[in-house]
Formats: sequence, C-alpha cells, structure tokens
Amino acid sequence: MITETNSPENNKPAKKTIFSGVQPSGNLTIGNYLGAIKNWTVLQDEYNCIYCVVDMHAITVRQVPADLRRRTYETLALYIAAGLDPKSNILFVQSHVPAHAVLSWDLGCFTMYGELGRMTQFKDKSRKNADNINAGLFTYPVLMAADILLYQTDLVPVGIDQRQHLELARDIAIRFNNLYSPTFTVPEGYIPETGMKIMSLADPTKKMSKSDSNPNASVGILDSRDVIISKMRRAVTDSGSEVRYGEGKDGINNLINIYCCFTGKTREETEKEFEGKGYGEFKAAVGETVADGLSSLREEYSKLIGDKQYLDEIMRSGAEKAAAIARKTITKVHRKIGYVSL
Ligand code: ATP
Ligand code: LTN
Repeated sequence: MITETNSPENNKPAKKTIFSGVQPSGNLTIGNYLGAIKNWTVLQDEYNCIYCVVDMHAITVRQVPADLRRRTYETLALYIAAGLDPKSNILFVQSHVPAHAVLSWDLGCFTMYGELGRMTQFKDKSRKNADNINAGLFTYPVLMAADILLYQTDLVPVGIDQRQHLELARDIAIRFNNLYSPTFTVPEGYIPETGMKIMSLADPTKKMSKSDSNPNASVGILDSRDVIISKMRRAVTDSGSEVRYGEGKDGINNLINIYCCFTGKTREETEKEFEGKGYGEFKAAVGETVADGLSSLREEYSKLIGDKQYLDEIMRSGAEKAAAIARKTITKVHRKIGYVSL
C-alpha cells in the first residue's frame, strides 16, 4: 500500500522515496544481505527506490584502488542479483553524482563538532584504524545525511548500527528547515526486527562486518556452498547443547536469528524443530539453509559480473537520473543559504 502524504506544492512524486547504500569496502556479508539488501527488494514496488554504492564513504578507510573499483562493480551486480530491478529502481555509484560532496559541505556547516564526536561508529573505527583517524572518518555522517536529504527521502532501510547516523540526518534536516524554511523531508528509519543485527561467527558479541580481518567471522554472500557450511559448523557457541534462545547464548541466538531470516520461521518454531537435537546438527542445518537461500542469487551474480558493459550502462543511467533529482535540492538549498546563482 502506498501512503501518500506529500502535498503537490512540495513537488514530490506520488510514491514515497527510499534511499539506502552499502560501502564497497569488502566482500558483502549475510549481515549486509539480511540487514539491508534483502529488505530493499520487498520495498521496490511500493516506493521510488534509490540505491547507491557509497564508494566515497569507503575511502574513509584506506582502500587498494583496484580493489575498490572491482568491489564497486561487484556491489552493483549484487544489488541486481538480489532482485533489485534496474528499470524500476535508480541504482548508481555515489562518486558519479558530485552533488553528494557539494551538499555534504553545506550540511557540515550545520552540524556540530560535538555531535560528530558522539558517533559510536567514529569511535569504533578510530580504534580500529588508529594510524588513520582522518577528517573524512569524522565527517562521514554528514556525507550520509547529504546522501539521504538530497533525494527528499522519506524512508531509509538500514541495519540497527546506522540508527545513530540516521538520527543525526534528521536533526540536521530539522535544524536547516527551522533556520530557513521547509527544505528537506525529514527521513524515517526502516529497521525491521529480524536481520537488524547479525553477529560475528567468531565473536557473537560483535557485529558481523565485511571489513573484519578474520575470514571465519563472517559469511560472504558469494562464499561457496562448502565454505558457508564449514564456517557455520565452526561458529563460536556456548558449551550447552539445547537449541534454545536465551541470555548469555549469543552464538546460538545469532544462528537461530540467521536460520529464521532464511526460512521465515519464528524462534519458537525453530526451537521446536531442533528439540532434542544438538548444536552440531543445528549448525549443519543452518549452513545448508543459508547456502540454499543464496544459491539463485549467486547464479544470477555470476552472469552479471561478466557483463561490464551492462553494468556501466546501469551506472551511467542511474547517475543521470539521480543527478537530476539532486540538482533540484541543491538549487533550493543554495538559494536559501544565500549563494549567488548564475
Ligand atoms: P564495514 O565493515 O566496512 O564498516 P559493514 O559490513 O558494517 O561495513 P556497511 O557498508 O557499513 O557494512 O553497511 C551496509 C548496510 O548493511 C547498512 O544498512 C548496515 O546497517 C547493514 N549491516 C551491516 N552489517 C550488518 C549486520 N551485521 N547485521 C545487520 N545489518 C548489517
Ligand atoms: N553509513 C552506511 C552506508 C550509507 C548509507 C547512506 C545508508 C552511506 N550513506 C545513506 C543509508 C543511507 C553504512 O551502512 N555504514
């Protein structure tokens, strides 16, 4: 169902707008899939969807140029392979639309130093990259706010780790709207409960992350069947044996959550299914289920990744469409700020 609340004078399309993105900073994990991309595919008919490969965000951490380029293609191909139709969604690469950098500068002047210093992702990444705590890492959430606000976004589907950044984007929008006049749509988060935080298989108290240096900590969307099954078998769990969700059982809770996401079953149904069976049997079943659940995506991906010309076309047409929308917001913002227009 489409909930139409935008007034025509706001020049907004009839359908609500969705924006989200993933960084091409590593091999995409089932965390990225369950927390973000899988949810995007169910929204594509009801909303105007804009999905971006946020390469400018990725360079806040050092990247090998050839790897960044390759992963940018891979991420786009994965979007399509996961079921995002490039005809009905705008799929593009962030650095192809310079308006993101332009608005980011403007919004940075409406964001407080203290606000950025409180961001937990900044604190985490500063700890992990102590030799490269660059200004981009600090202002990362301003660029993310620009991504979202450029397109007058209503809804932002992300994993729960992005909630704080989203709150900041809302605060910046409200601040600007109050200082001048209504300019930006104030976005809402869309954080479905299942899949909102998939944990590391090596340390289930930590988020599964594509830039984790331990290959056993995460399952890649493109990992082979055997690799997926073996990583699941080796997932760290407690010393118990009963497949039951509970406090202090982070490892098993995480595997139950992953199993539920792929099967659509509830926790209770899963516990019942594995009653009297040990962790070993359960881990094997999770491995099989994840491998099966990703097999058609992997097949589709392998067809797409060989067709660079097709991916280039998608990038080009996506960037053109995105730039046309972004231009309207930039014009409006610059007029309000007081820049001279030529
Ligand atoms: P990096 O390790 O480079 O920081 P990441 O794996 O955390 O990357 P992002 O590119 O930052 O991934 O995030 C892309 C999307 O995937 C976001 O919406 C984020 O909330 C979601 N996401 C990332 N990791 C998880 C996870 N473990 N569980 C659920 N959602 C996740
Ligand atoms: N910061 C996000 C990636 C991201 C994003 C966005 C997500 C950059 N710009 C705009 C949603 C909307 C992350 O997942 N780490």
